Amino acid sequence: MLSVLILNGPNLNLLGTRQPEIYGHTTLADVEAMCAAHGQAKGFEVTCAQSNHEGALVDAIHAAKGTHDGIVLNAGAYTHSSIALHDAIAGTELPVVELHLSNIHAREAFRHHSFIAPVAVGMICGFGAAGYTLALDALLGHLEDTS
Ligand code: CA2
Repeated sequence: MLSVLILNGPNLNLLGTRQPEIYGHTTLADVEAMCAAHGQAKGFEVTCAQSNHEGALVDAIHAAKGTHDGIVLNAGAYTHSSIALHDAIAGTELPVVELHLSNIHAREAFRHHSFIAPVAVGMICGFGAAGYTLALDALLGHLEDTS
């Protein structure tokens, strides 16, 4: 059975509690339950993790190698700053789908650049919490195409 890691970065533990006009009303627990249900319905394993710490996210990406077949990654603000996350993805060579709740290209200029994008299979952004299941389907399609 294919196994996917859903990895969320800094401040995403606050989802659904503040700034609902940007990030919606869905909580991180809701997102994780939605992803688990999606995996169950489609026959793949889903594991969820969140950290506010860059190094812990690097560790989670390293640990995913050999444990999971791919990652759906919302790196939060580290998307726009972290060469360490870029290098971790490049180093593990695991397929990563980059995910953002908001359309980062319709927001401030500092959110337009992603250090994840060059090492990701692709990116989904702007569809709110529904983006997680879209990203899962995109990753599953990629894994099926490349296996
Ligand atoms: O749109 C996304 O998913 C982001 O990755 C979210 C990050 C932001 O820095 C990226 O540019 C785009 C911020 C996550 C913060 O999430 C919060 C949720 C609720 C309340 C406060 C923060």
